[in-house]
Amino acid sequence: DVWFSDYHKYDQIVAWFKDLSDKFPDLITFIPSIGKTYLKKDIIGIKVGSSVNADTKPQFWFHSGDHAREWIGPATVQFLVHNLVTEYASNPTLLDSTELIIVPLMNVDGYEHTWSGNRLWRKNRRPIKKDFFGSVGVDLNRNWPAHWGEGGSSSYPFSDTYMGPSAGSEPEVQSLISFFKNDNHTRLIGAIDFHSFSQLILRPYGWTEERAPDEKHLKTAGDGIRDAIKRVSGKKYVSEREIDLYAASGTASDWFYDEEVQEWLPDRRLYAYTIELRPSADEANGANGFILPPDQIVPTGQEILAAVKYYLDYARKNP
Ligand code: 0X9
Ligand code: ZN
Repeated sequence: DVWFSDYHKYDQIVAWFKDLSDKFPDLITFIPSIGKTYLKKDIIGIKVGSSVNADTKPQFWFHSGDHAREWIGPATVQFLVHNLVTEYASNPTLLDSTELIIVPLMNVDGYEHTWSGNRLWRKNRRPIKKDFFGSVGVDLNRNWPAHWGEGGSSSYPFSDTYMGPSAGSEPEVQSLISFFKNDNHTRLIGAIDFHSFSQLILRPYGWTEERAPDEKHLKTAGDGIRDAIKRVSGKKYVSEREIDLYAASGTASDWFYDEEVQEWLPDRRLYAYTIELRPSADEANGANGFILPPDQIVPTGQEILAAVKYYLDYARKNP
């Protein structure tokens, strides 16, 4: 598919999802706006699943593009959706047994900026005027109201890991949270936030050394994801706890795991991960790892498609 031979701008991605949902109206619900960014751009949402068991089947949340420069994230999510719906005719099991709730590109403003201004921009594009004139942007993976500001994030607005002025201060974070909360998500059993790079399968917690209640299952599934990838492409991903990589607070995966879902649904296991896609740290050596050549989109997509299939299956069978 020629679409996956290159990266695309925001407008094209929106049109592509709209088009795909027109082609597969029974499998995709296209949500033109789950909320707006600081620059008043629509953040789109996608729901994927067949009408079979529509009211009873387990749900999974995927989002990507928190960090503007990590282009392979949204591209991989596009590859996943495309393959899941085109494979449905020959293999209906997956979309008959699960529903996916997806935000493919969270940080629209930042993403646009990486196409027109600075390819290596990470944060959103909201100016931070108070006392820090000239500073722009909050790290959207430090702003979630999950132990916000409790380490591994910066209170200095010029920092690339700036946490923002308060928990959940950013319109993009608010949009995802309200989409999630307003929507019926009572059957949620997993959430993945796709980033790059370094090839890591990261599980909670990210802010504390405390062992997650579901550590045993989270580790088994994380290791299984790693092995599924290896079988497809031979690529080595590392499965580990987020805190063992480095501490970070206010991250999306901790929010899904702890603050919200575990609190609402205390008896439910929640398979929450941050996945760092290609390249590996070794391969990035010398080059910038955030600039992944477009011929890597398809192979990355293929290994992650296999990983996601394994993951959905494991989570469904070990609720
Ligand atoms: O720092 C991040 O937000 C993620 N890495 S990235 O290079 N894509 O920015 C990883 C967050 C993982 N969580 C913790 N290490 N706590
Ligand atoms: Zn990232």
